[in-house]
Amino acid sequence: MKDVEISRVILESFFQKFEGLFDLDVAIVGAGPSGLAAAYELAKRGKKVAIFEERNAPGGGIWGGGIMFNEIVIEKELETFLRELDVRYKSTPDYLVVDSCHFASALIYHATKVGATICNNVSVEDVALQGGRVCGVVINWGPVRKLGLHVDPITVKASYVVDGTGHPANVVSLLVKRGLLEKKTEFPMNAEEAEKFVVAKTGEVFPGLFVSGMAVCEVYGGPRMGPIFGGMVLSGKRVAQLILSRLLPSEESPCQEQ
Ligand code: 48F
Repeated sequence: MKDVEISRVILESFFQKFEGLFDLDVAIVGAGPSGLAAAYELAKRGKKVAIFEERNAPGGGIWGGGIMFNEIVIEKELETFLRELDVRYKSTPDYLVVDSCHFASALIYHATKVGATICNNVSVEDVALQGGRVCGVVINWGPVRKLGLHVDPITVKASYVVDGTGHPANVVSLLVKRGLLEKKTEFPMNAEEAEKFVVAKTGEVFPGLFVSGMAVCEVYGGPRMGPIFGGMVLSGKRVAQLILSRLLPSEESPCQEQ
């Protein structure tokens, strides 16, 4: 039967893809703009990177633009980046304006084109800790977490993990609830300050765990911002740069076999 053959090739291809993900250079949690930009920069440089995204559609908060008016604003300094991704934009005296669906799909396309894998419908429900450092993520199907099903998860090893889960900083919160880390909470809206804050504070919060995007504001008490996305992209680029400087070709994996 043709239908059975279709099922077989899907399963074989999926498991072939997933087999390559058990030992990653970088596991990124959340396929929002910062996670996608980080994945693009890391994979472009040959690193083995996967994004785990609990929703069906990657893209995070990009799609909805401002209150569902599906346009987003990006600072002019990212014009070269938009050109690199072949993204169409309009210029105003101060900003670049991009169709949100066009921008989300460009980030998804280019991150996967250079070799990053996106595991959608996969939720990170815990981190793997080894010798006082984060060494991977504990994953389950997205609907399992949403529906509260009693199904045990599995573990993926990663030399570095990025919390790109946006406003709730879900990965950092896992360490906070165990008393291993402290965090503040996001401050009220101020786009100008927030865009600078998020980039300046992007970095490692716990051995092996980095934060990018809006999770940075939640961890350090930075202001939130609306549908302006330059800070998110720059934060993703910065986290990639910081991790790349640690992932030297000669460096052995900082994590043991699990
Ligand atoms: O929120 P999100 O888009 O993250 P971001 O990169 O960008 C924030 C902006 O979209 C916007 C803003 C700035 O202009 O204020 O909000 O910081 O995307 C975060 C993604 O993480 C997923 C979630 O579904 C979303 O797509 N996510 C959250 N928790 C988990 C997760 C989890 N535990 N496991 C997997 N994915």
